[in-house]
Amino acid sequence: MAGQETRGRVGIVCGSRSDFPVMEKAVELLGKLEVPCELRAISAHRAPDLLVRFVGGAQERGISVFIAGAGGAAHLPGVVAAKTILPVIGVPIPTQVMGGLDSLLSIVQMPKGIPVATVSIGGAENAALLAAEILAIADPALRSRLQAYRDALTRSIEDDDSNADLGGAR
Ligand code: RP5
Repeated sequence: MAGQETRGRVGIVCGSRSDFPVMEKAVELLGKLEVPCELRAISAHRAPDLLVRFVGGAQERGISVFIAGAGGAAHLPGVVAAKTILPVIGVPIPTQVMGGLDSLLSIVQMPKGIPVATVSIGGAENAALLAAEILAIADPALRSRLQAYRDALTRSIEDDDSNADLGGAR
């Protein structure tokens, strides 16, 4: 049982607890998909050694994919990627000064050799889905749950459309 619980985990890390309101959306969605994860706040600038220890010990804790969120001069996802060959998904955190464009460019413009798969500004849900899709490659049960999630999404759009008041336009 313990083995099952620690298999295919997602390691979610962000630069500050102030990023939690964004990153918790990834935790929530992974929970719905029954994907175990952990959420940590470890600044790449203020606690670089702790971040390196966190990444170094991740595989032992069953982590297969990272989601890393940061705002401003957002080095954290790149630093995580520099210390692992596990996939890293970057989430640019919205900022007050530039609305998150600063975070987006800091994360998406990784120099060649060290990739970070970057989602939209504040796009923690898509980061969770992408992490789950990566894990689902080797997990048929998770693949089914993802397909069910996608089907429900499609149905909700179809329902909204058929219930829309089109003012006689049909
Ligand atoms: C970044 O600086 C964090 O990822 C956060 O988005 C931003 C502000 O951090 P706090 O000043 O709120 O701790 O490192």
